[in-house]
Amino acid sequence: VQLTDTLSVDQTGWHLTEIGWNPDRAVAVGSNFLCGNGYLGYRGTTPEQGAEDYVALVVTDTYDCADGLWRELTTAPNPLFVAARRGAGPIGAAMGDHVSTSLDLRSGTFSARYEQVIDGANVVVEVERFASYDNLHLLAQRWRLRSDSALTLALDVGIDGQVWSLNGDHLPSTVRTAHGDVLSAVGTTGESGITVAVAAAGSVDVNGELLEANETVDADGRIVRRVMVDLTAGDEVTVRTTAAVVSSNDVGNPADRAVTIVGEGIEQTYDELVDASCLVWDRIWEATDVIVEGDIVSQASLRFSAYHNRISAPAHSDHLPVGARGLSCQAYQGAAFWDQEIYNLPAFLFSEPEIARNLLIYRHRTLDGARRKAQRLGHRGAFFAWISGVTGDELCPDFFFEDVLTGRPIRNHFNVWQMHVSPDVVTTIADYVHITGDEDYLVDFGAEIAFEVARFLRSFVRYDDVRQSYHCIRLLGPDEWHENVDDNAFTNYQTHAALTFAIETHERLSTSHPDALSDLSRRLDLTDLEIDRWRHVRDHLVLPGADPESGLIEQFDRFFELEDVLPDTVAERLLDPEEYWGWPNGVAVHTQVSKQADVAMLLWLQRNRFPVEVLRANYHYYEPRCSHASSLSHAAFGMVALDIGEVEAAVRHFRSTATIDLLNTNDAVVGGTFIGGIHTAACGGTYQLAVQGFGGLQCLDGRLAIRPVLPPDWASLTYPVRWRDHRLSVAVTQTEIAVTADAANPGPVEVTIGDRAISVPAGESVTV
Ligand code: IFM
Repeated sequence: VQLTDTLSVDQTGWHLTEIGWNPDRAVAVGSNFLCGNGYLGYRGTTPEQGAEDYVALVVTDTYDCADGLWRELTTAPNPLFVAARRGAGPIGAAMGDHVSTSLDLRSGTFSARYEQVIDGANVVVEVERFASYDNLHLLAQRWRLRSDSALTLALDVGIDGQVWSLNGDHLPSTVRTAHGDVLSAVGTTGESGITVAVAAAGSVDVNGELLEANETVDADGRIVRRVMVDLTAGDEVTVRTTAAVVSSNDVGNPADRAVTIVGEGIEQTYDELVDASCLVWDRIWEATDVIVEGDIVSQASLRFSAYHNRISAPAHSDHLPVGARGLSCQAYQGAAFWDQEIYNLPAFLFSEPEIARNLLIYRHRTLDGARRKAQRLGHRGAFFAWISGVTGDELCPDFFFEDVLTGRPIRNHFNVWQMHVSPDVVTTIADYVHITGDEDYLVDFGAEIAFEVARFLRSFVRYDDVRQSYHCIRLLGPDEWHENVDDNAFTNYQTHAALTFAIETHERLSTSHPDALSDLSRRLDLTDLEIDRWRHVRDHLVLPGADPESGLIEQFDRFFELEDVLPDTVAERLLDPEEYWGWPNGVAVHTQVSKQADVAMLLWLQRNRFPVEVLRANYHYYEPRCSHASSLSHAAFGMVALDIGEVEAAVRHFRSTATIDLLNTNDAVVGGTFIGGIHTAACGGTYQLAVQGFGGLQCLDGRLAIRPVLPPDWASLTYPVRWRDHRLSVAVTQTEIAVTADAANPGPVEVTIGDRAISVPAGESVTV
C-alpha cells in the first residue's frame, strides 16, 4: 500500500519501504528508519555514507556542550562503516539504481538494497542491521554484494569518525586502535569529559570463505581494515560487522567494555544475535501491539509510532529522560520536555507501567536541578527545566530561534516562563498512582516531587488584593507563540490540580504512612502552616471559566482582544517562509492564531471538569485558529473531538498526528534552528489516541473502564492491557466489545464497559 510516491507498507502493516535515493529525504528517512533500543539510536543510512548524509549514532547520557550554546547528546564514531571501491569508483546507494530502504517494525531491523553497474558488472548490494535489545550496547550488520561478472574490489570495513553532529564536535580527537580483529575509537567529550568508546569487528567472506585483511588504515578520523576481494561471476561477498558503543557513564573503562562486547558478539552468528533481540521485541509487542483491521495506513502509522515511542524510552534506566526527538538525532538536545509526561509516558501506563515509573523516578532524581532553577529565578521548591537532561538543570538556551530576516538571535523565554512543566509532572504522577496503585512510588518519590512543586507554585503565584485571588503572571502556556501572558487557563488549572494532589498526598501519608511523612517533612522543613498556605492558594486561584453564553474559555487574560484572524491569513504576512511566528515580533503574536493546542490541552487532560457543550464550543473556536505548527497539537484536538462525538474529525487528527514523520509534514528547520527528527510526542499521542481515545480505555475512580468509539472504516481494534497484576486483551468491533483475561491472572478482573460492570475470570472472555 503506497503511503506516498516513495513510501509503502506491506499488507501485514509491519514493513515499511522507501523507494529511490533522494538526498532531500535523507534527514527524514534516516530518522524514520532508525534502529534503536532506548540506549542508542543508529540512523537509517547505508554503510558507506557519512556526515553529509546525516549518519549518526546517538548515545544516551552523553550530554556535552561543544559550541558554547547547545548542550546535546554526542554522536559517536560510526562503527558500521563499509565502503567498497572498484578502482577509483565508489559503490553506494547514492550511485545505485533500484534503491530501496526498509524498516521491519516487528524486529527493529533496517535493510537496504540497490543495484549498480560497475565496469560492465551488475552488482546487487543488500544490507541488514539492528540495534540489539538483548545487549543495549550492541549493533550488528550484514552487508552483501553479489556480482554477475568477475570483479576486483577494495573493501574498507571499520569505524568512521566523520559523522553528523548538529552543534559542534563533541569528540575533538579520538584514539583509534586495532586489537587483533577488533578496532576501536575512543574519545572524550570536550566540555563534559565523558569518554565514548566504540568497537567493531568486521569479517569478510566470499561465498562463506573468510578473507584476511590486507592492511589496517588509520587516516582522516577513520580506522578500517582494507580487504582486497576478487570475485568471479556469481560470487557473493559478505561483511558481517559486530559493534558496540559504551560511555564512561555506563562503566569505568568503556573502551575495554566495548571491545569485550564485540569479542563476545562475534562468538555468535548474526542470526543468533537477531534472535536474541527479537525475543525482547516479542515481549514488547505482546504488551503494546494494537491491531487495526480495515485501515492499513492507520495500522502502519500506529505501529510506527509505538515503535518510535518505545525505542526513544530509556526503559533500562531510571535516571534518563525521553528526548523530544528520542535518539533519532541531537535536535532538542536529547532532553525531556513536558512532552515526556503528557505524551510519551501515558502511552506506557496500561502497557509497560515500569517504564512510566522509571521516567517518574527520573524526575525525582532531577529534583535538585529543579530546585536550583527555582532558586536562581527567585522562587522556592522545584521549577522543572523546560529542557531537562541528566541533572535536571535547565538546558534551554536563552536564545533559541533567530530572526531570519536580520540574523539576530531571539530571546525566547521557554526556559524561564514556561512553568507549566512542574504541575504537569505532578498531575502525571497523580495519574500514574491512580492507575497503577503504586503507593510505594508515591511514598518514596512522588510525594517529595508533589510537595516541592506545590512549594514552587505557591511562590510563583501572585495575590491580587483587589480581586482577592491568586494569579499566574508572566508565563508561557502550551501555545508558544504567545509569551509573557497572564492566567493561561491551562496553566492555572494544572496548577490547581497539582496543588490539590500535593494536599491530598499530605493527608494520605499522614494517615497511612505517618513515619515516612514525618521524615520527609523534617527533610523538607515542611510545616502544617505551609500546607494551609497551599490550600489557600488552591481555593483562591483564579480558574478562567467558560463564558455563560458562548461557552468559551479564554486562552489567557485578554486573549480575545487580539486580532481574530485565521492561520492562512497570518501566513500571507510572512516575509520569509522560515520566519519564526512567535515572540517578540512574529506574525502570530498580535493575533489569536496559536501554534498548538492550548485550551484544548486543558479540555483533554481535565475533561471531567467541563460539560460537553463547553468542550464543543471551545473545540470549534480554537481548532480553526490553530496552525498545528507543533507536532503536539493534533493529538489533543483529536481527544477533544472524540469527547464531543465528532469521530470524523478525530480520525483526521489521528491521521495527522500519526503521519507527521512518515509523511514528513513538519518543518525540519524553524527560525534557523534544526528541529527535525522523530517527533516522539506525536508518537506517544498517536498511541494514546488509539487506545485511550478510540479504544476508550480509562481508569475511572480506580476501576478499569472501556468506552470505545470505533472509526467507521475500522473493522476492529484490538489492544493489550496491563492492569495492576492482570493482563487483558480488548477487542472492539462495530458491534461488540470482547474482553479476554489472561489465564495467569491472579483472579477475576472487574471492568466497566460503557455503563455495565462485568467481571472477567482468568482465562475467560466476556463479550458485550
Ligand atoms: O514541548 C514542545 C513544545 O510544546 C512545542 N515545541 C516543541 C517542544 C518539544 O517537542
